[in-house]
Amino acid sequence: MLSLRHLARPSSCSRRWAHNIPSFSHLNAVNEQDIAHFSNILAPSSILSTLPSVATPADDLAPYNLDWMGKYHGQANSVLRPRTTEQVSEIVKYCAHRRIGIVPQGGNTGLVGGGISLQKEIVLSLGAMNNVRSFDPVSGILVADAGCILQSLSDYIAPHNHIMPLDLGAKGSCQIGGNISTNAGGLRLLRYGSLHGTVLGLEVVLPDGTILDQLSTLRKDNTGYDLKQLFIGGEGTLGIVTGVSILVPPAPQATNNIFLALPRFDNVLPLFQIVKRQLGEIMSAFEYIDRTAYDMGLKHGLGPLLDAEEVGDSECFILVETSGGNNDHDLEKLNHLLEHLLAADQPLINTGTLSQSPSQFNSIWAMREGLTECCQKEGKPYKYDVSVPLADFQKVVDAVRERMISKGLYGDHAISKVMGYGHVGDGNTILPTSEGRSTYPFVGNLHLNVIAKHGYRPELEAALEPFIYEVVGEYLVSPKALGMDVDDMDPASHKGSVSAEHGIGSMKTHALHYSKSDVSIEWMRKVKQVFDPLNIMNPGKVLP
Ligand code: FAD
Ligand code: 2HG
Ligand code: ZN
Repeated sequence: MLSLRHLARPSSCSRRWAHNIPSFSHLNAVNEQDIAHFSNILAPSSILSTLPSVATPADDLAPYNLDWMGKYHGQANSVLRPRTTEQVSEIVKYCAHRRIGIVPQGGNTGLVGGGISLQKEIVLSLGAMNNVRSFDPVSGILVADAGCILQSLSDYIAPHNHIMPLDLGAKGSCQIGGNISTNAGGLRLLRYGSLHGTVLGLEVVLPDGTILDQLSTLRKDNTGYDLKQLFIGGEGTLGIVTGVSILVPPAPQATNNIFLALPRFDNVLPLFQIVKRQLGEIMSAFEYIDRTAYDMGLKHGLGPLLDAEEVGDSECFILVETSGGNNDHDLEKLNHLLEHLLAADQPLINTGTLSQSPSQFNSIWAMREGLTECCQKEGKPYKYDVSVPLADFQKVVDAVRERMISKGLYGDHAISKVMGYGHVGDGNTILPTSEGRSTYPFVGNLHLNVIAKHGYRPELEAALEPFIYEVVGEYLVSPKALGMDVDDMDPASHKGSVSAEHGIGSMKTHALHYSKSDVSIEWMRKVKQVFDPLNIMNPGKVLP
């Protein structure tokens, strides 16, 4: 594994570091004639604009011009809220004709600035397209408008004993179209896989206004290129998702969870191996929280889940969820696991708790799901969402904290906290196993949060970036550094990700090359050019 000295070594990537604001000279700002045209397509209540003909108060536009974190400030003077796919199509056709940039916006909970206008693009908000089109409880196929809120869809299918295949802390605000456009991961990925597998079909308005109707309900359909995959994680740069067909699983008969305090970070990996072996197919989540994040959660009212004395100086915490078919059987397995862990000569855990009721089950999840909101209460978080070897989660967090200390930027005057939490259970080995190799790094998804107590400041960002991307890039581009034989492999093809699940948005366009080769970026550009030759669809996002 890498040493801290290695982590701090600047790589050649810094030479390619430049975060320029893109020039949108090919685009026109929205004017009063444009608004007059839009009022032929939409009802007056569906148009918000600060232009004189509509004169919406700027405050009413503010929620569309500021992201969830309060980090990205948009410039849009107008927001359109269509109710039908045909309206979206008419709007897009006109924008293509007039060269007006369009930013699709869902629940505006994205964490990389993808849904906020960079200059004067118009915001196209999907929130008024919020009908379930059909649900078949036998096949579990749900067809819905893109603007449906994730929680509403969960509520809709719950009486039919089904759940959505994804779950995330933002479920009360994020929309299924936004989830698909960011390929959101979340807390159920381990069990139900990514949206690339569960989405059966999409309806998309393409950048020339054409409606691409691929709202298939077929599970098996190998007829040519699977175009819908390009829009899953496309972040609104290739088209506007207006409808979704998604396979939703039956609700598990029994769900339980445990929360464990670990004396040392080094116990996480062996614990994961034991839990996986003992729980087998019923393990549905294995989530990581470091000590700083746990204490922050306690401070803001999440928990206490465990006895403070028994927790002692535990370095980190693990949440394990099971979803199975027989509650007695699952509880027996969990109790046996806890007993086994506590009875060991050198226990991997200090203490742990097994939820005894639905409300305890929810409290345990609240500790993990609530951390993102707690970060907001602490200040302004710089969020990094990376894939790194699980064994080095803590090393990465420490390296960043030490960097801020060395620059005199650590403390209540600047960066008050550096912490990590994230998804472990849905991780993977970085390289395929082959005979003769015994150890491969197990890669997890670390959410590294760096709290700026008094707000975002350029000197803080300059201290963090590209440093963090280089740290991550070093891990991912260099299997050699991980003690592997790299003679016969192209390191670029074994890169991990500077964005494990939140996307690129406008935050990481200039960091894309840390995770994608030049050839990949070139072909992404070609794809963008084919779909959006006028570059009107979410310009300045994803591609550098
Ligand atoms: P927005 O924020 O509105 O948009 C996100 C991007 O998608 C933008 O680029 C936008 O242009 C585009 N877009 C939105 N709708 C459409 C559409 N209909 N057609 C085309 N493009 C569109 N992410 C995870 O992966 N896992 C998590 O566990 C997770 N937890 C979160 C918890 C909290 C508290 C918060 C605030 C965020 C979390 N996220 C998580 C971030 C995640 O990306 C979003 O919450 C969610 O998927 C975005 O949906 P949205 O509707 O808010 O999209
Ligand atoms: C989560 O897993 C989300 O909770 C948000 O992806 C991560 O707060 C974050 O950094
Ligand atoms: Zn996450």
